Amino acid sequence: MSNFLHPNEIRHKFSLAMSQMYQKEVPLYKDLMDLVADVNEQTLSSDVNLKSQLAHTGELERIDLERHGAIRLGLPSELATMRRLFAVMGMLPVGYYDLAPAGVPVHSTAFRATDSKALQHSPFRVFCSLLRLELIADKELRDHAEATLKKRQIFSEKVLALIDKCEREGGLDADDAHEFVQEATKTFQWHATSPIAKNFYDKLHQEHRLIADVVGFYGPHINHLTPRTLDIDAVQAGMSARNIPPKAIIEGPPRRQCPILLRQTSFKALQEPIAFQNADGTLESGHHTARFGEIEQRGVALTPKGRALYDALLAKARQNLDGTPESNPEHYYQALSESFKDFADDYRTLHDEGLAYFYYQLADDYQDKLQNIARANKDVPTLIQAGVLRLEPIVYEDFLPVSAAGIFQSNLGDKSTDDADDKTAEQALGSQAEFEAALGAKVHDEFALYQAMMDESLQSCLAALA
Ligand code: OOG
Ligand code: NI
Repeated sequence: MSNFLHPNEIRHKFSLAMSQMYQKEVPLYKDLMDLVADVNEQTLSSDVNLKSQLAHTGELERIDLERHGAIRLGLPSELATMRRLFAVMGMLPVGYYDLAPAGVPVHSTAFRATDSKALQHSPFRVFCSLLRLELIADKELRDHAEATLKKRQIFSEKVLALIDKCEREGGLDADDAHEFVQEATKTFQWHATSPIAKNFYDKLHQEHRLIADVVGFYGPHINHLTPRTLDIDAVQAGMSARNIPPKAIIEGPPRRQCPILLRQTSFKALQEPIAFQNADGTLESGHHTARFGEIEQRGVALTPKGRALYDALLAKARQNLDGTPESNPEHYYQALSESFKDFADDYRTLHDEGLAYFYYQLADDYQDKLQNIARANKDVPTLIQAGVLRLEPIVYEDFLPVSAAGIFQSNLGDKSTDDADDKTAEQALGSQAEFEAALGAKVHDEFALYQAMMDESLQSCLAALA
């Protein structure tokens, strides 16, 4: 018998510690949490169907805990160790996101729990990006950036020792887990002092603001934490009312009866004072813009077929615009609603057409309903039609590259996204194989994970009916 603390519980403690740290570091995040809590309470009291749906899927209890964060790493070796750190908490890399086509010189994955039970215990996820130094054209600057990154150690000795111990012994006991959480959290804290000189920072910033955000710091500060709301339009409206300046548009699908995937908005990053260290040892003051707040509303996870339809309809809405979505939000939302008329908006159709993933559950009165069907006729469509099985949407746990690019761009500063100095990554193609080599593992396929959740729920219903 081991007395290891369960990874789910370590993840839960880590999520709370990160939230506490970020509330202290960025007080606006606390304002946002309060706003989201108000909106969620109102939404739940006015929408009984949503409330029972969330109760059935186990999300009702997790909603106030739910959040994701994001970090940006500089070196493949940092990514490899980060994977081991997250593994202690049962967070595995899921999905590959290539941001280069959108002009952001990174590629990414998301670390998260992968099965229903673990997700219900703590759904904390971290969007983790790796800088692609090879996209810096100027060789001298690239070499200087790489040499600078190689000098930093983003993990404390204690956390490295605890990762080793966990791998060696198969887990951490409560004391070790407590120390692990403290030490892991340090990796993501903010530093008001930069290890580099101001003129080097300026050069990196000129190349791409994101490169300066990584190379200019001692560690991968968490750049946002995102609570989950049940009504993002209400939050977007409420932000202005509370003097939290929102980004121009909500990313993702339009507002619908049956929410799909992920809708996101954010508030602009803060400009924060930094002390740079010049070569002669003197400090020089400057500032840096990176940390922001974000809110998300999550809907049902889509199958590959549903996702292809989503991508096509989103592209169609964007193609027909005169300017950028941000230049005319009303016009953009209209184009989006128009385009998404071709995406069924009731759960039954989404299920029957194989567009989205669902849990199968036995209805509360399934015994009565069973009487109405012939013994021989217990195939799944009949069981659903007769009301023996009920369908509940499996919530999307992942991210969207087009949305993520919009979030990145809106928070790298106030300059427009088509600035010449942000072209670094535009022509490049991502390489999942390279990313996985750095990670030291393959990323999990999100579709396979959702399919497994769906299949498992059906198997347990059928077993109960047998
Ligand atoms: C990550 C941006 C992506 C999301 O929610 O899509 C993201 C970053 O800014 O580092 O967090
Ligand atoms: Ni985010």
